Amino acid sequence: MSQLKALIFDVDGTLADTERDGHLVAFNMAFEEAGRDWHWSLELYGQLLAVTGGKERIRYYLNDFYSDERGEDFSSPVMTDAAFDDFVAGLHAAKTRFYMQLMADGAVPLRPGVVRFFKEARDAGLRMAIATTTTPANVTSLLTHTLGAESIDWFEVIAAGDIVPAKKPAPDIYDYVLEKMNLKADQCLAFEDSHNGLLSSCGADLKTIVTINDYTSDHDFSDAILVLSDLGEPNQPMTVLQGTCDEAYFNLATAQKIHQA
Ligand code: XBP
Ligand code: MG
Repeated sequence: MSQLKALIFDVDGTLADTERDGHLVAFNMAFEEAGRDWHWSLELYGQLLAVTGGKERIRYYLNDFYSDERGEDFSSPVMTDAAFDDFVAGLHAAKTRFYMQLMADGAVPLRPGVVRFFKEARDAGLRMAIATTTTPANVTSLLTHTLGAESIDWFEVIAAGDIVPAKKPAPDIYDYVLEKMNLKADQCLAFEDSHNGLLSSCGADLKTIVTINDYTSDHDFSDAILVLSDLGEPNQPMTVLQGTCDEAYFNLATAQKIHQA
């Protein structure tokens, strides 16, 4: 078995509860600014999360939910395909602007154990990377406003958004990171929070640790090596939901053990 060399992190839902407190809020702000009377509820957003990527999610809503709610199609016959693409891109650009403002306002903290574990990994000289479907600017704004601008350099590769054509659950984003880092899957561990994320990391043959959240607690994580409530802190123990781990919080020794198992 190879030595553990690198940790690859998903962002949304894994590092922070950005879906509920960041993306959903920003989507609704963008709809309002555009004069649309759409308001995605917490519950509807849970269904829309079946599709990753913000532009893809808007399309999914308009194609699969809007007509059921309103009894009419959104775009046809009023918009050409090109006009529809532009419309979605415009809404999404506004959503990204609102999201970045929310991050700058400190709306979303990092989840328990994340800062501690980053520090431990860095001190031990482990390489770190990010594999996410969200827009690159969203990643840098979350990191900058939670850990400081210098934290962007902690990650050797930040693979995000449209950098690969097929978003999660396709494995492409993890394959991209492995190629950029010149590493094999068995030299790394991945950290995810959702079924789509796990399909993606496992599709790239990565052993994966899942930390759940309110949107993903009922997902199928049978392919995960370990499923936790969160990474935990010495004074805030995690709950182990699947797999074996005797520690109160997820630390580097646990990571090494899991990697070797
Ligand atoms: C995260 C996503 C993202 C965000 C929206 O999935 O699906 O698309 O919800 O971000 P994962 P953008 O955590 O599995 O990577 O609007 O910037 O696309
Ligand atoms: Mg995620």
